[in-house]
Amino acid sequence: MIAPATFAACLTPDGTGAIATIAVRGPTALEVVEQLFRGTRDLKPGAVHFGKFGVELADEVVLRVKQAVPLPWVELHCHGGRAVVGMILETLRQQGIVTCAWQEFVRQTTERPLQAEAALLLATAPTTRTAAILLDQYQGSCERALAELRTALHRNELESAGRWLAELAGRAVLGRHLTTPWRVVVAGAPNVGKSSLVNALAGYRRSIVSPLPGTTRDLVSVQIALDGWPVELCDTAGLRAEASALEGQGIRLAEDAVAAADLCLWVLDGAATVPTVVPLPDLSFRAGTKTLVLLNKIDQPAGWVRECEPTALRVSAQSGAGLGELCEAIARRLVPEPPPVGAAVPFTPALCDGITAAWDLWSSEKHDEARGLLDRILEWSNAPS
Ligand SMILES: Nc1nc2c(ncn2[C@@H]2O[C@H](COP(=O)(O)OP(=O)(O)O)[C@@H](O)[C@H]2O)c(=O)[nH]1
Ligand SMILES: [Mg+2]
Repeated sequence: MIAPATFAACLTPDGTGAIATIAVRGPTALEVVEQLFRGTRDLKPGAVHFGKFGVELADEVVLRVKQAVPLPWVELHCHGGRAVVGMILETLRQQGIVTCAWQEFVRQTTERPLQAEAALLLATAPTTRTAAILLDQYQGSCERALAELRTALHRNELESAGRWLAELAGRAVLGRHLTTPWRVVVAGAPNVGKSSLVNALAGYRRSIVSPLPGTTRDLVSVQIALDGWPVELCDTAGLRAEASALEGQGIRLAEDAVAAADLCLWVLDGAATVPTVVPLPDLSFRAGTKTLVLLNKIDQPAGWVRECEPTALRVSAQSGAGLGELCEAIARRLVPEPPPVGAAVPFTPALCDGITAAWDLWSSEKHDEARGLLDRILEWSNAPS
């Protein structure tokens, strides 16, 4: 049998902190670290030791033996600069230790695969709200729901299995957007105030705002958080039937962006006195239920369109009126039912896809096919019984 290797990884972000943490774990971890550490010779599990680390080049470290058995595991806390981290990792490599990325180290050292995935995603959670949901999954919420699902399937309790599956599937869309932002596209005719609205929502001037129609030819996007949900807000070129060739390119980009969006904010000019531009009908149709209709420029006297759109949200990009309500409305449309604390949320793309596909099969009465798919998901996720 080949002896398992000893691995080392820098667990802290590259070159950004005053202190870096390097973990070393594997059969030779303790003896190699002992050799390279110029401090006490008596490294005790749990104790904290201070000394220099290295051969010719050496630098101060704080060393802690995390565990001696079953596999030795040592942590070195050193100066955070790239040179010191690089020197320590190179010195360890020269002693036969394999260096790896922190993600691989987390996967190796976390017992349950889903917990490891949650730990990796937690590090990139863009808001505290999404981090809290991922922390729940790290602590086992999703695994417990999968275990309940597995038990129900084993016992052939179809109603209960269906309920667990429905609950998980109902949160799969949210689960896909814990670290990947929702895409909200701002579209509408030229000059209605799309760019002004994006700027107002983002809180700074990111898009070009101009009184002339057709200034935004490329997609400009900005990432914001609405009610704790990460949102990529995407400005588009004004959509109108007749446009120059260059403008036309921007319009096609905008059409694609609307088609791929999670939500489209369809902006109308609430102050326009003449209905000059007709929004492209097939586009508003394609956006379908994913659309929130906004009436902008309500700081101005009412124009022709205001009467025609009694249900549209009323906003002013210029005065800020209605923007708070708009943010709430966007968050509600994206996540109509936020999960309660501790709820199970599928969170890796593969898990979200698998659960969604299984639910589609289950709800069209293809129980056996759904079970086949679920067996594979449950085997991979290794849900505890
Ligand atoms: N009075 C008023 N003017 C606005 C408002 N929003 C945008 N505008 C003006 O409308 C014009 C077009 O705005 P812009 O954001 O470039 O429109 P876009 O072509 O849809 O991106 C600019 O002169 C803006 O200052 C608003 O809420 N109130
Ligand atoms: Mg614009």
